[in-house]
Amino acid sequence: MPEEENKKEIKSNEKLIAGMPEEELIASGHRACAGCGSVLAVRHAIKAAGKNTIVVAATGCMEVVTSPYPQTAWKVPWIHSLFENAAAVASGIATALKKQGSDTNVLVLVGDGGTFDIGLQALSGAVERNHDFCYVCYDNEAYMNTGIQRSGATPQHAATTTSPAGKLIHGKVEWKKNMPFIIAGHSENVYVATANIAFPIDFYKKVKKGIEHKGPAYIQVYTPCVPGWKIPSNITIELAKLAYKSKTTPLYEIENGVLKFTQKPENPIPVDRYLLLQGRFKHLNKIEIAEIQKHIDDTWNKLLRLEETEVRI
Ligand SMILES: Cc1ncc(C[n+]2csc(CCOP(=O)(O)OP(=O)(O)O)c2C)c(N)n1
Repeated sequence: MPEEENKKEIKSNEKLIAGMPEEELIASGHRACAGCGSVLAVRHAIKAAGKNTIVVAATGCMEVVTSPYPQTAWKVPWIHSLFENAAAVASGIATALKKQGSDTNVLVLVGDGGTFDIGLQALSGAVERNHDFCYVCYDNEAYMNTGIQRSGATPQHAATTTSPAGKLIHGKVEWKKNMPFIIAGHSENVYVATANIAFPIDFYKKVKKGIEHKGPAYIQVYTPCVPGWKIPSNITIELAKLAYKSKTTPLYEIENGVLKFTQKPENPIPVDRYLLLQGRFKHLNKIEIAEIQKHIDDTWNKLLRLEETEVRI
């Protein structure tokens, strides 16, 4: 990023950060990898939710690195659920709190594998039943904790251990599942938002809104993974910015079924600038890059049309 632009961004972030609480609710002694995007998401999410919160975490990296018995990095009550039932556990807690007349928040933190695939049934039921919780999916685009297996969130053509880049197949065949829309399609009373760890203030505000929303909230935050994406540990945030600038990760909210962008890149860049910094995409040929670019442009145009027409999802 040019220095001037960088300075401007730091200045505007400083102003907003001034409104954020200083106290960290996840201790610095966790065991996440250097450069882990997901642990930053977890840190900001619990800051936004605040001390009066019960965290539900399904099995995955963020559970493993913050809770190696007999230690914990958590300064708030925290419960580990199975991989498949985090939203069901959260439903039970939210119901009990309601019965007690308690104002304690319920924050659910689950990876994309536990959200897009294996926990989808529990999440779908909980959203449909209108439970009051804020569900944050930290999306590192694969099952990372068990060694980089492809998930429903893995983008097309990305290489993982179960969608390798070889002679016969060239990474994952299918496109990424559109989870925000799947959740938005459940009910008009679900607050849905997408976020990106390169924009922590935007993410913070969305989690706060999700926590304050009466009913279910689903926030999907894009979090680069150093070993999974085969990137150097010092480019996590820069790469996340390139994802935003190349329109790979649109930032929007869906309220009452209506989609609105929260910000748009001023001068979008071609997607290869984002893709080719990552080892998981280094096998891509020109045809595949063009295919990805077309998919991104089509999706972007669809989102613009939805925003313009205010058609309910
Ligand atoms: C029912 C079940 N199947 C498989 C596993 C093994 N497992 C533990 S963590 C994990 C990966 C989790 O992936 P994701 O939800 O994307 O979170 P991440 O590891 O990327 O943080 C898997 C497959 C499990 N614990 N339970």
